[in-house]
Amino acid sequence: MDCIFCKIASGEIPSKKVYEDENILAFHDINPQTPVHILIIPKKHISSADEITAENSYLVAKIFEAIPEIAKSASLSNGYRIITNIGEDGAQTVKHIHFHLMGGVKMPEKMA
Ligand code: DGP
Repeated sequence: MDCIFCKIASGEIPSKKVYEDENILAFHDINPQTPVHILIIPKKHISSADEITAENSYLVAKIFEAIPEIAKSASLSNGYRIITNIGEDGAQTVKHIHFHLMGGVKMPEKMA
């Protein structure tokens, strides 16, 4: 499958890793939109949050279990935002589920 985040997960494409375990990987976004902009992915391919099932939802749980540690290592003690874009209207450009962890700045209250 020609998926850029699968290639990052396998190491075929390099990334600036900030966290890794057997199930998930976190790395710096190539085009950061905030001072801290980290992407967190399951290593297993899931197209988007619209493809979450009872069988694969444990991977989302694993991601959220790791988020406090990742945020702490990025010194985001004052808060942060987690975003996942889904499909065309959600402005998802990479079709491998990922969670944007964004912080280091006061976020606008308006979401869209
Ligand atoms: P989204 O619009 O939610 O699908 O965001 C995809 C993000 O992925 C976008 O912020 C840029 C980032 N990105 C795309 N290609 C690469 C890559 O090759 N390396 C890294 N580190 N980030 C990438």
